[in-house]
Amino acid sequence: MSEQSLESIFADYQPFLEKIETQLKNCVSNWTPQVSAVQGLVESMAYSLLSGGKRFRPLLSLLTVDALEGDIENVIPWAVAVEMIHTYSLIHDDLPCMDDDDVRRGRPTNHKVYGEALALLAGDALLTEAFAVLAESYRQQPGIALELVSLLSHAAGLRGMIGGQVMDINEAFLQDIHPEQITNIHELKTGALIKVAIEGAAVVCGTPTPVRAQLAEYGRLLGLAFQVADDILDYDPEHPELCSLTASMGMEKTKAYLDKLSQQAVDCLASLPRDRGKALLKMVDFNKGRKV
Ligand code: GRG
Repeated sequence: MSEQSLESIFADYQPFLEKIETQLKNCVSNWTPQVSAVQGLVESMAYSLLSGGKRFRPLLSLLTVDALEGDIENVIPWAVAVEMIHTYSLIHDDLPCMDDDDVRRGRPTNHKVYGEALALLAGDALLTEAFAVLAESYRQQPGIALELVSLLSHAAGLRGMIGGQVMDINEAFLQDIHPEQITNIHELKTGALIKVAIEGAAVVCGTPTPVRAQLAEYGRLLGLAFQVADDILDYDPEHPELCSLTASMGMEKTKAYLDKLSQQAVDCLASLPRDRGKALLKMVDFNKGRKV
C-alpha cells in the first residue's frame, strides 16, 4: 500500500477532491484586481496553491466526515481553508529568513520566482483569505463558523504551528536536544494543522464531545506520526538535521516510535460506529510507509 499514491488509495473521494481543487482555484481566480501590480500577488498565491501538493489535510477532513456519516459537501470550505494555511506556511518556511530553500515540489520556491516581498505577502494573503472563506461559507451556520475560526486560529498560531516553528528555530542549534523536546516541536509545528483538519471536520458534523475528542486524539497522533515519517524520509547521514528524531535517537528507534504512534492512532478509531473508521485507518498505513 505504501507505494501507492493517495489518489489511488482514496479514488472514491476523487470527486470531492476535485471540488476542493475548484474552490482553491476560485480563491485566486474569481477576483481581478483593479491595479495590475496586485495581479502579480494573485499569481504568486496561485503558483503555490495549485502546484501539486498531496492534499493530505483536505483528504483527512473528507475521510472524517465520511466516518461520521456526515455531509461531505459541507466540509469542503473547511478543507480549503486548512489547505490555504498549509500553503502559506510552506511559502514562508522556504524564505531566506527561515529555511532558505530553492526548490519545493520539484519547482523553484515561491520567492525564487516572485521575489521575497511578494512571496511574503502571498503567504499573508493566503492566511487572511482562509478566514474569509470560513466566514463566508459558514455564514448560515454561525455557531459552527465561530468554532472553526477559533480552532484554526489556535492551531495555526502562537499555541500551534507558529509556536512550534519558533521553538524549532531556537532549539535547532542545540546539540543535546532531547527527543521529548523534538516531539513537542513536531506536535505543534506540523501536527497541529493535521489534527485540526480532523477536529474541524467533526465540528462541521456537530459531533458529540466524546467522539470528537477521540478523533482529535487520532489527529494528534497522526499529526505527530506524519512528522516522524518525514524525519525518516529526510534522513541524510551526511547532514543530519539536529532537530529530528533520527538524529536524536537513531533510525531504529525512530521507526519503532512511528509504529507505536500508528498503532495508538488506530486504537482511537475503535469507538466509531460499525466499520466507519476504515478509511482513516488506511491513512495511518499510508503515512507509515509513505515515500512523499
Ligand atoms: C514559517 C509560518 C511558518 C510556519 C512554519 C509547518 C511549518 C511551520 C512549515 C512548513 C515547513 C515544513 C516542511 C514543515 C514540516 C511539515 C511538512 C512535512 C510539511 C509538508 O507537508 P506535505 O507533505 O506537503 O503535506 P505537500 O507538498 O504535499 O502539500
